[in-house]
Amino acid sequence: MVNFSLEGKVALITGASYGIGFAIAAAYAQAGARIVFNDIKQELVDKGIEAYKAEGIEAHGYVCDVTDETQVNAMIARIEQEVGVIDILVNNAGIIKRIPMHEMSAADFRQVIDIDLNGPFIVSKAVIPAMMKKGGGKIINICSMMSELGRETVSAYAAAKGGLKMLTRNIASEYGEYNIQCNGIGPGYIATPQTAPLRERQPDGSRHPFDSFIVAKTPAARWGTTDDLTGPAVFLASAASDFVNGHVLYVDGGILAYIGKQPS
Ligand code: NAP
Ligand code: GCO
Repeated sequence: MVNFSLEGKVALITGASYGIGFAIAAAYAQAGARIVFNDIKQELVDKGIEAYKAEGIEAHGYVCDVTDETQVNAMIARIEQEVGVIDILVNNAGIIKRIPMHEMSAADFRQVIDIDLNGPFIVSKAVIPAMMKKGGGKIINICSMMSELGRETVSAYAAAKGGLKMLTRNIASEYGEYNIQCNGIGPGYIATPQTAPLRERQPDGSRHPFDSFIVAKTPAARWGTTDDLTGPAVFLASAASDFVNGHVLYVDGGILAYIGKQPS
């Protein structure tokens, strides 16, 4: 019997007050997990707790910046005391800055790398020792199309997400013998606050050019929704994927397989 249950597991999803992280956490709760999440602002943690409550989920929320190792270590210690040892970690927290590279400051570049790549390193490093002691665990890194492809204005993000793909493979390599599986999810273009600027209606009411571009580049001919990611996320967090390690599962409607629709 294939086991997709997360019953009795403790799952930490970073940056999960809303967006992709929230949807994954809600799916994990539905599969039986106890939900822990963090955000950098108390007001967002509070809003997140209310949003989870509205879904019937008693989530544990913590204020923590994933780039701050002291804050992360303190949060993990509190979680282990107040909720339990973390069985499943989803490194979801992330930002993007869309700036042409030749105009991007080193500070902006560094901030994206810090949150999107150093953050997953810091949080994974904090949870792995207890996973090793417990006899195993699951780490899931939220990668991106930009783990494989580049495009204008997203140099820092692509560098970070490409690095996150290789960090995923290295954690899988270094900790597989401790029954820790580390995999990635590579969402396609998903309708969340992060991509809202790419979908805004134009002044004349027409679709944003990028919106039309993505629909033409996607065999599914639509943007993804956060619900599209929940099944793959539950699979990678469950015993059903115990022999899947170092893999990035692209949930992109087929973008990476497709040259794109010929312009009419
Ligand atoms: P989002 O709506 O912008 O949410 C990002 C979350 O991360 C927010 O809750 C944000 O909190 C939190 N966060 C940012 N910096 C943080 C930090 N230093 N410490 C802790 N939390 C932090 O993004 P999303 O669309 O849900 O994306 C979630 C993940 O999926 C990101 O890693 C993104 O790169 C990735 N992704 C998104 C898409 C897409 O199309 N949407 C596709 C592929 C991959 P604040 O609100 O307080 O900043
Ligand atoms: C962009 C988008 C993408 C998506 C996602 C695609 O500006 O190109 O924000 O980067 O967020 O990462 O997988």
